Amino acid sequence: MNFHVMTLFPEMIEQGMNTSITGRAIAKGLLSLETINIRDYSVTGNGRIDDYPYGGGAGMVMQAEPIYRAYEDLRSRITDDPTKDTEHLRVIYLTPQGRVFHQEMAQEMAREEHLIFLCGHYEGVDERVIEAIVTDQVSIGDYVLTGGELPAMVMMDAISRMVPGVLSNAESGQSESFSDHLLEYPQYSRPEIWRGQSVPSVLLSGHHGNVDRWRREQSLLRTQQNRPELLNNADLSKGDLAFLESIKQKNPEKVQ
Ligand code: 6GU
Repeated sequence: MNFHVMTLFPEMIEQGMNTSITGRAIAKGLLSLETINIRDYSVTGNGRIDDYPYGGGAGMVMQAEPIYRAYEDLRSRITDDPTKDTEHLRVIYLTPQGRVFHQEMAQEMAREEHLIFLCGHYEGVDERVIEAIVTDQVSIGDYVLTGGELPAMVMMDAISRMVPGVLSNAESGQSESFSDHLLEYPQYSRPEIWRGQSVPSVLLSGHHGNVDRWRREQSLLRTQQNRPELLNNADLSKGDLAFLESIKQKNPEKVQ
């Protein structure tokens, strides 16, 4: 997986990505990261890359030409032959107007050899360059951020985890939230009693069947309480449905 990020803040991307698990994967060569400073492609020569919006209004708009030149330069580096078909190159523009990112998108994008991210700032990016180069417009949720850098890092983190070898066996062997449309069950470690709070006794029982059943029920309970809409896509057994019915009876005011 080769990530390429077009941004006005390359150091922000480099710092974030060269840390922790993604940093380890980059050092191992499982991932590569290239940042492209859009400012280096300023056409006015003074490093300016934004201008006033036509039609008026507050804020500034990132101009089309610096972004397009940065992209063309990048594209020619990715494919040695510039006439080669680059239709398949994915260019992801981070914007609250995009489709909301989710786990299946991460899984699907992890199969690409290259991913290009375009991070906007100010009031936005000239629509014409978006039409010219962008293949995917993606948002990370319903709130507004100051720029596309954090969303790009969120996406790269989620995608990296799906790249073979990035997670150790121990890290990837864990069952986890969203892989089966259920939230994860709670975890406990030593000591057995912490500030008067005990670990649930079933986890100390050594009875694997009971432990599995308790964990499944905790997953169902959390999902019902925090993200009930996920249950529509979960694969639920008769026992799961009976359990969900039983918690509805007990707590009718708490569940939807
Ligand atoms: Cl992708 N960009 C910005 N600026 N804000 C966001 C976002 C993206 N996703 C959610 N909020």
